[in-house]
Amino acid sequence: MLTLYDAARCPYCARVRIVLAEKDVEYEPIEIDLADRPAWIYEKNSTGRVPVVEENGWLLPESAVIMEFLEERYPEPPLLAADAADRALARLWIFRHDDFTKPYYALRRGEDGAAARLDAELAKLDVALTQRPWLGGSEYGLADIAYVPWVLRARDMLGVALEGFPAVAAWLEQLVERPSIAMEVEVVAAL
Ligand SMILES: N[C@@H](CCC(=O)N[C@@H](CS)C(=O)NCC(=O)O)C(=O)O
Repeated sequence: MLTLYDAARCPYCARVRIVLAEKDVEYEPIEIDLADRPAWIYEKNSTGRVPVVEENGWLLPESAVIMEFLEERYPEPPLLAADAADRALARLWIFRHDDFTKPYYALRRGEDGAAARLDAELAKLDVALTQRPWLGGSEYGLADIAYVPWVLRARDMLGVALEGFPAVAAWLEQLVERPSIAMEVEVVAAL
């Protein structure tokens, strides 16, 4: 069985939890206390970070790579579109996720100007989601999963208002109807 070295509060882990839930994969979660990480976690990932998945002793860190691995290992239901252009678009969003997460973490640290920088990134998402229903194009998938953990935490933990970003707000409303993401809303509420 697959093992996930996990942390409830970690949005990178949330990506992996959502993909596993979408694909209905049974796995063993091992919660890592990020404030007091066990020394052995460095044997699982030299950076000491989560998430890491383990499959029969084989280890894989990095949430973006794990998402693609899970997509290939468990192809049903697909979370990358059949069309190459849509797949590339999804990967482009995932590749650029730092543009969004940098101002998110800056806001968490209380840095000056971070709220405006995060709003600028939300505005970019809003434009994209006005042009197409999902970040990856016409279908829900990995690109949406890659961003939603931060958007949820921004709204529910940092008090970021989404009213000025109607397409993002509508996207999130649709997402939270999915059991895999409703589960994450509960995780965030319990943090
Ligand atoms: N690039 C990594 C980032 C993972 C990451 O930063 N995880 C955080 C928790 S949200 C962590 O383990 N932090 C511990 C540390 O930085 O030492 C990924 O996408 O999986």
